[in-house]
Amino acid sequence: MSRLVVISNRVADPRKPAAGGLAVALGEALNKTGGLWFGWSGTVTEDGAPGETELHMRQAGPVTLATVDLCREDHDTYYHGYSNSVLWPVFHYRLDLADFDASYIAGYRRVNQMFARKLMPLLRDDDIIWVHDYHLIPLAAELRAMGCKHRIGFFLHIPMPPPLIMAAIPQHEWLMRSLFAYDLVGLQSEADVAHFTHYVRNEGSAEELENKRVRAFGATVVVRAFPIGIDVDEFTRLTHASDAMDTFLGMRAEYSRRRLLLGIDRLDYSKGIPHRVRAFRELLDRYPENRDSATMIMIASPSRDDVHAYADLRQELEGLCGSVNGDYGELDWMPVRYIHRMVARRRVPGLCRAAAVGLVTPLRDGMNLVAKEFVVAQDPDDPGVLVLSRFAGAAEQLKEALLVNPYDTAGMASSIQQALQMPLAERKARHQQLMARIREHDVHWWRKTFLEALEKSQE
Ligand code: GDG
Repeated sequence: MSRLVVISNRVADPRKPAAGGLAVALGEALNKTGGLWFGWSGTVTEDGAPGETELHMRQAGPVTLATVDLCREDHDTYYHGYSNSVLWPVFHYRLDLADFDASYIAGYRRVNQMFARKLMPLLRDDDIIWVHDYHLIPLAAELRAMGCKHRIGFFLHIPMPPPLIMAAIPQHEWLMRSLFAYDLVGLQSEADVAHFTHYVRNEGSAEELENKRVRAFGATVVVRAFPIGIDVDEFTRLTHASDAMDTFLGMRAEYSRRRLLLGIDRLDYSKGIPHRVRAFRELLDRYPENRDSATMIMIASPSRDDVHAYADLRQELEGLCGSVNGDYGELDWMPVRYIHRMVARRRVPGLCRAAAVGLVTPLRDGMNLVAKEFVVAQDPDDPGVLVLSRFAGAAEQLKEALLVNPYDTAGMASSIQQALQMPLAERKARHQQLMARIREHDVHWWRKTFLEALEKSQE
């Protein structure tokens, strides 16, 4: 069996439950093969030189964790700059929020080159390499330039934008060409695959070959959708563990005469959080029977606080929540409870289970795992209803959710009302179908199918 080498911006110890489902899923394959996980340590050093850094190696059971620090300049240009102020906004269709500062690209290339340089000596002949996400698009091209002949797969966790949006990035052709240094490119949804194919057909005169192969820029790559899932068994266990159950019972007791609506996200402009508050306000306005009853809990955990767009979002949200509470609140009822803190993972399923409605309303999202977690946490005999944006990758799979357009405030309010009034039989039927699909395509399925496709990609 080939050794698995995973490369991602951040590295997590797969033995720690706080690492999350992805780390656990990758950890399983890494454990089996005595694998290597390589990435940034999370540490920013004030004194290092750009592109220069030391490698730290440590063992986590059979898995080797290899990390590098970043100096301040590399961090600011590669991570905050090109990754999070160019690629993240543009890939989420937010050209208005992109900052095309010309200095960022040099840092992005420099860190990808440094990753390749540090990784090369650690590779063994039969390794199979899996690179994750938008921070590392050119990594395979850098490795190839250093003579790496291994099978290399890439998985993009965020959406692939349509060609004309992609074209706003000054280096768009270089980025897309870089993807052809991989053997396999995995995307979240069929819509993403269509955008990729459309781009390379227009800009790279691509030829579509058999078995999902695409030939362009003088190279061939396999491109397929691998919708990421969650670890259903682990999340079910977490749901029935005492912390989640205590949270569930506590919430049920506190809100015994009220209906709970729940949103959990990183505070990110892609998640459509202000749009959700506007729809909730519209709900209270148009369907007054929900006043003094419906309560929306919004957990927006802090994320990338030092990027400007995020500070603006935080301010907008605080204003919106304050005005709903000011206009509709009663002495004993606060319509919106907004929490800008991370909630412990072991409590998340309890919160989900206590909610009558789960609100997952991104303006654009690669997949969105909260949607799947919400469904899995429900009591099958009395499940809550998932209201899901049609712009989340998850909407391609989760057709039995109430699909909404977050830009349509009135439409979303009426879907939330429909969710609050949905009869038990319909809730159960929808939940059952959603569960079956989420279970069939869980994170283990995702990992297995991707790695099998990568094994076969050079045949
Ligand atoms: C990217 C893509 C794609 C959130 N708040 C808290 C908390 N969370 C957890 C959720 C969930 C995870 O964070 C978020 O996952 P998402 O998938 O929703 O979103 P991104 O972080 O944007 O992830 C996305 C994903 O990659 C995987 O490919 O689905 O489209 O954008 O697990 O539960 N967890 C805790 N406290 C919080 O306050 N403990």
